[in-house]
Amino acid sequence: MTELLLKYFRSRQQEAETERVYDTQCPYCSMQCKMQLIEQSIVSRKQYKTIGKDNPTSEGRLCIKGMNAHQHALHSDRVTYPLLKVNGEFVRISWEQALEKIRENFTSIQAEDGNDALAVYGSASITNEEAYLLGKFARVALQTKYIDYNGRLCMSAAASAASQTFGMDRGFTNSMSEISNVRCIILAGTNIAECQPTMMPYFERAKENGAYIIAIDPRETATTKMADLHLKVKPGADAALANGLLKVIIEEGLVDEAFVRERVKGFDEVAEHVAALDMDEIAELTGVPVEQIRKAGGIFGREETGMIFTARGVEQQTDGSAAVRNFLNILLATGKMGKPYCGYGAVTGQSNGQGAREHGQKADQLPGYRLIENEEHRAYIADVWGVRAEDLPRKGVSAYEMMEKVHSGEITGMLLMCSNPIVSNPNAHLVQEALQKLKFFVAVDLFISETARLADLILPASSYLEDEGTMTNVEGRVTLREASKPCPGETRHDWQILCDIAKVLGKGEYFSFSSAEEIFNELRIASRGGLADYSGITYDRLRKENGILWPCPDPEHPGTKRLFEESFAHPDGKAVMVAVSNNSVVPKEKPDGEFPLYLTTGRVMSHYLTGVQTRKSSSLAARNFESFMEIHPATAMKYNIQDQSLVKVESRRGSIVVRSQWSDKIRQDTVFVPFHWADSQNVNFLIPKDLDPTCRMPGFKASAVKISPVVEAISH
Ligand SMILES: Nc1nc2c(c(=O)[nH]1)N[C@H]1C(S)=C(S)[C@@H](COP(=O)(O)OP(=O)(O)OC[C@H]3O[C@@H](n4cnc5c(=O)[nH]c(N)nc54)[C@H](O)[C@@H]3O)O[C@H]1N2
Ligand SMILES: Nc1nc2c(c(=O)[nH]1)N[C@H]1C(S)=C(S)[C@@H](COP(=O)(O)OP(=O)(O)OC[C@H]3O[C@@H](n4cnc5c(=O)[nH]c(N)nc54)[C@H](O)[C@@H]3O)O[C@H]1N2
Ligand code: SF4
Ligand SMILES: [Mo]
Repeated sequence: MTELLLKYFRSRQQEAETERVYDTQCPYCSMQCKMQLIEQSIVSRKQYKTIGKDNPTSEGRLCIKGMNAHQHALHSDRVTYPLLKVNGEFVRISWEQALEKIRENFTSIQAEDGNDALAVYGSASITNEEAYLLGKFARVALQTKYIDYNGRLCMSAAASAASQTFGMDRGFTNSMSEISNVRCIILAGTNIAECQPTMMPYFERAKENGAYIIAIDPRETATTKMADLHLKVKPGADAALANGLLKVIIEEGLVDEAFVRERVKGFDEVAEHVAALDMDEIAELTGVPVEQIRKAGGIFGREETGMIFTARGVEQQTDGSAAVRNFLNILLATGKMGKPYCGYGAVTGQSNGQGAREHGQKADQLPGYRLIENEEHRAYIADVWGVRAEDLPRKGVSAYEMMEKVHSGEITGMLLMCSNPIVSNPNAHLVQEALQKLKFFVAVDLFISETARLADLILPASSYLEDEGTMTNVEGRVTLREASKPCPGETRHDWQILCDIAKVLGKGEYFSFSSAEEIFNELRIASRGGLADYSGITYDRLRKENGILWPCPDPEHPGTKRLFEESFAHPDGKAVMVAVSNNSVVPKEKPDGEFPLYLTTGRVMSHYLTGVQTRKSSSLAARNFESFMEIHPATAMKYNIQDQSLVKVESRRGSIVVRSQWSDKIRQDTVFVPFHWADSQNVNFLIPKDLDPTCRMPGFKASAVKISPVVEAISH
């Protein structure tokens, strides 16, 4: 064999053995499971596998979404260079051309229609650094008051309830490890088994340790199956159900008098309010029998320790914030706060659902949970940013309300980063119409999503494999997502894109960052002294300590595992209870003669949000390739709907067609449709525009529909 051939075979062999390991965190839910993508090159073919990496939250576990996440990130449909719409078709342009287009259009829109004519729509699936920078970008580079983000549709009710009740909002008041030792757990409107699967072992351990679990959900799910008692509530009736539980707790003398006296305000008003309520009426409103309410309230009140978890089932309602407050009333009345194995958990949704709600991309917010209408807060942040406080815009409006302003012509340009609003917003017809009216619409995405299709310009963003930065997980633990895979094609990090745009707009001096860590170091200063204080956290510490729970106000501070041990975050140190009405102030649709069934919406294990990412993953798409409607067989027969047949679901806003799925696990008066599919299966075409007056959360979880079989035409 010649030397040359030997060399050839040796190099082939080496190629076959090449293995690269990329550290990262799953791009999907708030568990932020740490993982490694292993890339093996075998001859000229690459193969990939994902493995979990040990860490204090997910303990090395992954679910099927995490294991298959690379399938979308490596998909050939990734947008890898800027795309400009020319005569209805997207054509490739250079970054220089793209940035010049943005400069031209943003400048002319603001000259013609005013600074506030440009809106920014952000996301909780971007890093803390990017969420922080997006808020700064809107206020400093564009000087617009219109910025909000997809977390409005997700975390706003729980966030506002916790802020009002405790004076501060960190989703979990305790670290996750405490769950395994709690005696009684209420899981209200949360499907952890499908939505945060790697959290399940904490509850399973609690059960092994003898915990009593109460689930509140109109459907039996993989989560409710774990429960000892399942209250199959009518959609939208959680506030009333919590009143029932409170009534039992007070009537049976299960109130922690000392705790209430020393640490709580407003108990007497609540006690008086629930005393006047009628238990039979609550049973009627909620669809939960009185005995079950008594049993649940009694057990929760009597057990020595207890935690309540809420998620979108309770929160995505036009009284979502009040309903959550009523569950917090239960914790306060029973003194189950600020102690070991006692506390609240708003089960955060998106990867950075926690961190992205703290640092200023919300309409009324500045970094560190500061408020844009508070003069001291404005002055502090203006100083950090090197601008004048009077030049900072005032507060804007919520995500869906921005869409209404686009529709009415008040907003004429938009930068959208990491969201797909025509599939995720309520009243989706209006949103679709609105976005088509924009004079200039830029979407920053990994793919040409249903919304990006409507854009004038698409900018290609890097993914979780490529984009380093911090993510604050469901516990409130700040984690460092390492990401070292080179950006494919011409994709850029979201933070780089913001810096690039700021530069062409003449604001480069405020955005001269060359790494995520540099942005984080500015965020640390901006958050110093705020409620969400990250100032003691550094990248170095995050690497060494495997994440830190905020607040962490100085470099020696270990982070805060359990909140409110000594006092709550209101100035007087007390938590505030408030009487909550059985009925929403903004009336919810209820089934009637014309629209006789409740529609509720949500998720399945294998898909994520609007499905743009998971529908690209062959392994995940194979599990559920189309939308469906879960319906009780008795209801199905009443409306002549066969199992696995096409059915038209119609509300006052519009109609969609999905496949029926018979299931005796759901209430007979309710159907469930997931929202992971678009176009003719976009369930948000059916959802009303009404918002919770406190936090502006839409009512995704309770509306009224009628259903009818779709008779497929038989051609002869
Ligand atoms: N597989 C998967 N996991 C995800 C996501 C995903 O899209 N797919 N998304 C992530 C995000 S962003 C979020 S916000 C979370 C969401 O996590 P969850 O809030 O747990 O998920 P949902 O399915 O929206 O709703 C939870 C449950 O509420 C129930 N429900 C419906 N109406 C009501 C009601 O009126 N009252 C009560 N008590 N319950 C009701 C539903 O039947 C459902 O089982 O999940 C995160 N994880
Ligand atoms: N009916 C109904 N509607 C709902 C809900 C419900 O329960 N029922 N839930 C609501 C909730 S809780 C949420 S959180 C919202 C979510 O709603 P959306 O924010 O609209 O959902 P996503 O599918 O996450 O959209 C993210 C987009 O960003 C892209 N992307 C992913 N990663 C990156 C990145 O790193 N950078 C950039 N630039 N782009 C990226 C994806 O390709 C995708 O197009 O939906 C809400 N809508
Ligand atoms: S989807 Fe959530 S639970 Fe599953 S691997 Fe990703 S972060 Fe973990
Ligand atoms: Mo969410």
